[in-house]
Amino acid sequence: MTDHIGISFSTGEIMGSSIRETLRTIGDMKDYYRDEGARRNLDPEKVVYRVQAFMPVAEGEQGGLFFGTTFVEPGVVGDEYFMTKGHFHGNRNRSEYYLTVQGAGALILMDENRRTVFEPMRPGSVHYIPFNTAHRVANTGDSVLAFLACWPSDAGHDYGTIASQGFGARLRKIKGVATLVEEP
Ligand code: PAN
Ligand code: ZN
Repeated sequence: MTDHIGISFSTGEIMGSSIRETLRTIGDMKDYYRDEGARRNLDPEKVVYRVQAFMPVAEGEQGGLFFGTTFVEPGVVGDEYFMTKGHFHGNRNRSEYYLTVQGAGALILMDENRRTVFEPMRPGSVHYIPFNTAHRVANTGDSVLAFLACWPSDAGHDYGTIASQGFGARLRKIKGVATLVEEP
């Protein structure tokens, strides 16, 4: 039998002894933002996001499902919102669901031709991330953005493609408005 876990529908926090937590700080986000100088001027220990994950089978095993919550803090680096690193799944033909619990944000999606779009995230919004699609979340609000995710245990994470090539566009705060700006 799997362990018992529970979730708060108001915060997205998952409770259970087998939940794994990962923190990503400003120091972990080197070269992810357009304005690397602005990132370097921030406290490297400052948390950008935290991920809780429930992984009842081994990572990479076929047939299982993982479940987790990501909490993205509010803030900007230069004019770019605090965001997740973003990735393609290592197995490109694996999809995922995101469900927003609290806060306001944007799910940025990029297909294999670098065509980049975003979907607004607000409490209750459900997002289907198709296969072959890179995904990243930006917090466009003033409070914590929390969303649940459910993905196959053999999806895997390809961070390298995004780390080296980025997305086709960046979500920037321009005159106070979240604006998707194509990258050269
Ligand atoms: C999510 C993400 C989580 C953190 O659980 O892993 O939001 O984003 P990064 O992995 O891009 O740092 C997911 O998409 N899993 O597949
Ligand atoms: Zn994913």
